[in-house]
Amino acid sequence: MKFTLLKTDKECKARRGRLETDHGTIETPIFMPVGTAGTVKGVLQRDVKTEVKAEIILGNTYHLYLRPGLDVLEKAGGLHKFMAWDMPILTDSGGFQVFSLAHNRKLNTNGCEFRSHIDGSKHLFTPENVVDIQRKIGADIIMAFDECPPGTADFAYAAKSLDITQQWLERGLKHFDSTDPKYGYSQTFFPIVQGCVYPDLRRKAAEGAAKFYREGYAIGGLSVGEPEEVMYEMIEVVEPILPSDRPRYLMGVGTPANILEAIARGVDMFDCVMPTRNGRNGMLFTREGIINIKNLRWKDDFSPIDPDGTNYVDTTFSKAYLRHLFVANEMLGPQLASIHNLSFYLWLVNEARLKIEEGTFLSWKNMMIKKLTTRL
Ligand code: PRF
Repeated sequence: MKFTLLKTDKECKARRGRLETDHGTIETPIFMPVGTAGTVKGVLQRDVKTEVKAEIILGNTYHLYLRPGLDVLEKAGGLHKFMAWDMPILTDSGGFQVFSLAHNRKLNTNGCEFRSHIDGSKHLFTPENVVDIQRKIGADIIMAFDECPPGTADFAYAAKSLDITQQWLERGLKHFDSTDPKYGYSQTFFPIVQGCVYPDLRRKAAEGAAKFYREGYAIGGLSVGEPEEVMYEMIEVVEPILPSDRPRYLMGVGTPANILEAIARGVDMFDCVMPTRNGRNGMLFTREGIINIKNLRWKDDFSPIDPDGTNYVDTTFSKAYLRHLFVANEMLGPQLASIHNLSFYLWLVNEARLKIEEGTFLSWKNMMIKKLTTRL
């Protein structure tokens, strides 16, 4: 994998870059649609490519390991072949999902024992075996195994948790470097910077990760209950420590405004369930603000879902039609809303790239944020 920094903004930390993988090139800043269980929920792979214009999607180790399981994925020749997606895939390590979904977790320095939320069966994740699992899934980008404490954790807990995450990072890296890619294309490993809301811990985490000089870095443990301003401050703390010639990925963030603020602070990659999850509930993100398509207000609004949209859904169907689908509980409603929202997120990062290239990012960002947070 190769990252090229094409331009750095003069007024803020925003960057325009290019990440090359064996499954194709990713222009940064980029948003990665979440495809937890081998599907971007409700959206055909063809549409993720041609309508959403995604360049990389995310998969989840925890879900894919439990179902369909590694034997099926290996027989299929990896997740790319199994789900018929030939562009890059990043997998989260399971760290975050084990802590939010699994039952009866027992965490120790060796790893995390847990019971499946599906059938109660018992499993163990370690920094080593989550590397093996992600190699078998066939991810282009493999994430380190980490613990993500809540944003409300006290310093003592956060410090102890970071110790474990740092030990796990060393073990994961060592294991990654002593094992080979599974399917003939290269795989890369990103450390995750934790440290909760404590600047000293964030610095320690970033320094501990930076010293390995890997091909990319993730910032985890944010957007987990702390105020937005604190999240931005934590990004500002780690940004100067992370190698500037490597991409930075802010995990699980966030709203369109969060993404623009993080780009302004030097972040290059994002993922979040918000466009799909909120879309399934009838919430649409647009350039002019946020729409709840179920509102009576849209009952006979026959204007396109998004007249400026660049996909088939936005310009073909009306707001009134989409509202009808939601009111009638038709499954096409959530599908159309998911395509719209994902396409909007990809438009937003594409626009950010253009503005960084032009040198007008900061003023554009400030103008956009006012609009994006308006409720229509
Ligand atoms: N760690 C991992 N995945 C994550 C997070 C994290 O801290 C977050 C936090 N926003 C989302 N996804 N491994």
